[in-house]
Amino acid sequence: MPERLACLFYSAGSPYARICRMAVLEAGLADRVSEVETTLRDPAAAVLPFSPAGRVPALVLQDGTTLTETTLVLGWLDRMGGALRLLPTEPAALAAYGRVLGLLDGIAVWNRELRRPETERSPGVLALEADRAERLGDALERDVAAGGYARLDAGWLALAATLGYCMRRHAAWQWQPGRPALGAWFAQAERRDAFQVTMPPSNPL
Ligand SMILES: N[C@@H](CCC(=O)N[C@@H](CS)C(=O)NCC(=O)O)C(=O)O
Repeated sequence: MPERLACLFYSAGSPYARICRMAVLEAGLADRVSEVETTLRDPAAAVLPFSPAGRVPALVLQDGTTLTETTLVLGWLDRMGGALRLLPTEPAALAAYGRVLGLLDGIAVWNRELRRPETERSPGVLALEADRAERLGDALERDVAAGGYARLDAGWLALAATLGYCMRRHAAWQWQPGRPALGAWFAQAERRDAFQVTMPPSNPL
C-alpha cells in the first residue's frame, strides 16, 4: 500500500473505474487516494491479490479491506469527507444515477459481445442491448432537457463516463443523432479537468 489512505485499482479503458477516478479528483481527494493501474482478465493482474473478482474499480483501504463495485466505492469516498457529496440521498437523484448505471451495464454487455469473433456473436443479445440503449438514450435526452444531471454527483459522473465510453470505446452506439440536449450536456462535461485527465484510449470497436 502506498502512503495514502486508500488505493484505487483501475484500468484506463474502464468507464466504471473512471466514475471513481473522476470522483476522487472532483471531491479533492487525490492526495489521499492513490491510483494503481491493473490489467484485466489476466491471471497476473495487479488487482487479483486484493480482489478475486479481478474487476475495477477496487478500492483497497489502509487495513487491507478491498471495496469493489462503483457505488460502494463512491459511498466510501463520501465517508472520506471530500469537497463533494457523491452519492445522493434524494429519490430523484438516486433514480437518475440508477438510470445511467442501467445504460452502462447494457453497453458493457453489448461491448463484450462485440469483442467476440464475429461468428460467435449473438444477434439476439446485440439487438436487445441496442434497443435498451436507444430507449435509455431517449429517456436521458428528456431528463437532461428538463434540467436533470445538472449537479455534480454520482449520476453526473456516471453519465459523463458512459457517454465518454461510447465516444472512444463503443462507437457501435451513435447516441448523438436526435439528442441535442444530451450532446450539449456532454460538451460541457468534457471540458472539466477530471474528465480530460481520465480520458480512455480509443478502441476501434
Ligand atoms: N458492477 C461493477 C462492474 C465493474 C466492471 O465490470 N468492470 C470491468 C471493467 S469496465 C472489469 O473489471 N472487467 C474485468 C472482468 O470482467 O474480468 C461496478 O459497478 O463496479
